[in-house]
Amino acid sequence: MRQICIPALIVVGAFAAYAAERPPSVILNLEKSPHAKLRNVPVSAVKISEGLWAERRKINVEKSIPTLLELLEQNGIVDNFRRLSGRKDVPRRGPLYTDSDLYKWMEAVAFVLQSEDRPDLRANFDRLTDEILAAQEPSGYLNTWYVEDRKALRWKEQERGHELYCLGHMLQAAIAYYRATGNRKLLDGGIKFVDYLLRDFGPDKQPLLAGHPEIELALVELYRVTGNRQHLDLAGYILRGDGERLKLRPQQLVYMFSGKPFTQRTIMEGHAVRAAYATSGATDYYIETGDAEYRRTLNRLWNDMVTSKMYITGGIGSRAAGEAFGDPYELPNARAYTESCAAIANLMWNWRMLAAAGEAKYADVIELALHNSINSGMSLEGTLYCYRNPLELTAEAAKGIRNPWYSTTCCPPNLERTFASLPGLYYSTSRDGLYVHLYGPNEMNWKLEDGTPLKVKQDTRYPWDGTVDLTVNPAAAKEFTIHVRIPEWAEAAEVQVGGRRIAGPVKAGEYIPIKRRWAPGDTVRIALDMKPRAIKSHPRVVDNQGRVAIMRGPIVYALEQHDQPAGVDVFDTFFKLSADPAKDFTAEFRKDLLGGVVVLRHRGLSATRPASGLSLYEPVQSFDYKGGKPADLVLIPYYTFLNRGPAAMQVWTLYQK
Ligand code: FUB
Ligand code: ZN
Repeated sequence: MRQICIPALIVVGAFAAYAAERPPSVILNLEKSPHAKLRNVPVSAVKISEGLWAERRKINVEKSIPTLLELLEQNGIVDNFRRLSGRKDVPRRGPLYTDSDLYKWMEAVAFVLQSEDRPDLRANFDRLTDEILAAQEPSGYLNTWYVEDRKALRWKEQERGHELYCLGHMLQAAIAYYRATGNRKLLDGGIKFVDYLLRDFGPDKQPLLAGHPEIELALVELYRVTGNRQHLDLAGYILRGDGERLKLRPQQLVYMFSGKPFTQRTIMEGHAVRAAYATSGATDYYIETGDAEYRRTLNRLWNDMVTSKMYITGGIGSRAAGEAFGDPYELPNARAYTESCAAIANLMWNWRMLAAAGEAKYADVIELALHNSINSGMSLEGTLYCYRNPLELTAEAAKGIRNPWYSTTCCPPNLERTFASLPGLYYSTSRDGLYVHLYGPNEMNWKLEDGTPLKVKQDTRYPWDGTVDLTVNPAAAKEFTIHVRIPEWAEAAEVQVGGRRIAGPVKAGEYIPIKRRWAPGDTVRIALDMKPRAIKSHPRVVDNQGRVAIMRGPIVYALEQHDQPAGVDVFDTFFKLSADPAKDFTAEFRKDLLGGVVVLRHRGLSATRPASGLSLYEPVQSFDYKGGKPADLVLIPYYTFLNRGPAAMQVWTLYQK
């Protein structure tokens, strides 16, 4: 009897300890994760007070978040809950996953509250929590689609049902709010639903399948809140895949990126958001379990994606059919699907890989996706969103790209929660010190893992300027390491401490460890070469043959018709490149343009054609289409496209030497 009771008490005790202290307001709580190399710094510990991201985040809180709630109300998404609790007698509206859109909006609010207290937003969150929980069934089940006539279909169409997907988003919102405020009302509702699953589903019970992955990462984060191993094990069970018992076809398993053992995956395929949410959840699972087979699979999948399936903007998922990954090098520009949610999923996955491995290549993808394919997703004034983020548009096609609302409105709240949680991505702690991942004006006020209080301030105009000045303020002088990231794009970089260059190599695509006794007020300067770069792509990306894209720092540039001289058609322009393309482009900060951006000026060429025009097909001897007339071209950051009315735009541009 005694032998049985003691371990049981220990488990309960450990459990209570986990739950008793409210964890910091981090994106991922990796404090106790055995296989995390890096640990998150709270969103609340980093203040972004000026610069590009301060502006984007301000608009997010002041415009995007309030207007999206109005639209969620107008489109009946909250009423879908009210009708179940009897508070409104209205028909259900929207597709079967709309609950998740409200949850994602609430998660955005919760992350805002991690940065600043906003009683209005808190009141909205609490009010919505009441509406939601009033619709929860006594069993714990909660979903506004599988009710009434459709009740009999619960768990019967898991490959498309989104029941677990919605629960996953509910849990994420609830966890973020609990961390922001200590209020666990929504969290308890989510746990009640998870308890229902644990009762009825699993290897020896009914099969459970993530038709749209998302639940996996939410369950692992729930485990990090509760310490309840069952939550982690349920994620593991779902990742192992129970598609056979559900008799799903192989093609369905590919599309969903789930239902067969995760570790049997070799390529990124199928629906891009599903795939990258699955890899995110699998990385979380690895971080808790250290399962080497997961790590191998994740590395293989990551290599497959970044070497042949990722756009230069960090966007993923090139095919409209199935919102899916294409074949290797299938990266069309005008037809690029590149859903905003997919770029966000890419960031989420890389954030987890970075925590697991501490390697700069993951931070490079985060920076790239964030500044380009994610940043483009929300208009500069904050109320129009891209579902697709193409890299080329005719003026006609441009008309449908930015909208305030989509019947499938997954992207807007996803963008809002990403912008709101952004401060949590700048730094991590490690056993030996601090990692600096992202650059931009901000102040961190946190602590090292041994508890030493530490403040770090970044003074910089990044991403418009490559000089970043860090001021390091530990509570008292102390030896530790600061790992500063040198982005892979930096063709030249220098790091100085206290005005003196550090010894040793400063390599691009790596963290440079600076180990010393840091004293209050110590300074570090990171100087990154921001010269414009002309980038070519693999020859098998057929759309890009004979073309280059221009980047400066992490920013991808585009030609938009608005900025070009009269009579010069974007699609008929050529860059004129010398042996040193950096010298062919002049950077100029334009305070008045597009919220304040660096534009690139280039003396390029506008096409000449044969007098008779250019036929569709032409013998090579007579084919005469090349840049002829000089044209003063202006390139804008890609993420700002389509903020001045519909216009043609392209990233990949023809060039002549
Ligand atoms: O299925 C839910 C969401 O809708 C997906 O994540 C998006 O790709 C869109 O299909
Ligand atoms: Zn989306």
